[in-house]
Amino acid sequence: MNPTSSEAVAAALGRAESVTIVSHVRPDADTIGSALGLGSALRDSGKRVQCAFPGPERLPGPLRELPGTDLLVDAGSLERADVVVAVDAATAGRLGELEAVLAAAPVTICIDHHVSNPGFADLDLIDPESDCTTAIVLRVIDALGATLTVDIATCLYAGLITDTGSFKWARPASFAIAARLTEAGVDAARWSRTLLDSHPYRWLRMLSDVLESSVLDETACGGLGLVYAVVTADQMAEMNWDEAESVIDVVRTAREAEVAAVFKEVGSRRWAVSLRSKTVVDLVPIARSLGGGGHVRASGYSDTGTRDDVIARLRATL
Ligand SMILES: [Mn+2]
Repeated sequence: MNPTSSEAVAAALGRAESVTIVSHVRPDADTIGSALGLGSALRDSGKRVQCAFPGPERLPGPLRELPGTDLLVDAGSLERADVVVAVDAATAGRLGELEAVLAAAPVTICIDHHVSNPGFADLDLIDPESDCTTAIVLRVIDALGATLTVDIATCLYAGLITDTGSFKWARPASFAIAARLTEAGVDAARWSRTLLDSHPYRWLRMLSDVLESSVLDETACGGLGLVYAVVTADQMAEMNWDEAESVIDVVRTAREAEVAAVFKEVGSRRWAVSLRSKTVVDLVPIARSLGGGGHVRASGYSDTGTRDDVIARLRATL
């Protein structure tokens, strides 16, 4: 890794006439908020800006309401840019087909907060002490001398509230940033509701089915306990893929288990797995050994095989 400062990143962006910002697969509010917030600030200062995220999953409905989505273009129709910035991606592989866009760029920048990120760009602005990537983007925007408009603040706030679980595990710096963003005019109640507290009714029925078949094993993980649940593709029929992302937030509340897992069937014999721990288990080495990464208390990875295969593989790793 080549550690860098927000000032160095701002200087590289300041020299560029065109900038492309790329988000990670299965895009969430932090990666899209980072892209649209930084993209809007750069566009306001006269740069040509394009943002994109890789497929196959579509943009979650709530994120389509964020300001600045007009910056988004199809992954396949990106123009060549002077600088390509990856946001909230712990590895270049998390950029899916857009990894090639990064590889072909004259100058690359990585802005991220995952402790597992080894650095993969010319300039790596990685801060694992930051609760979200949008908070690091705010530092870059300040270093650029750009104005914090309500639209930019809204995009940054989206990443802040989702990655801190509505400030449940927020560090002190995040409260100061929240004050600044809401003073800039963010409608905090609206965005909490839109991004965290709103589902189609059939989500409740899906959750009921999923919890019914959940498993608690208090002997797993050296006696610390494991709770897990499986979300099948059938259960997700007629719902957007992102409606499965919040299931882990219910499953992990089981008091008897230190570790929680949700196995999401994303294709034929293909799974996306979310992991959470409460107080002692470091999930980063576990997720890494399974090909993923993330944070100490929240990580994830992808796996292939039958439902029983992927469950057994995790259990053997714990
Ligand atoms: Mn993030």
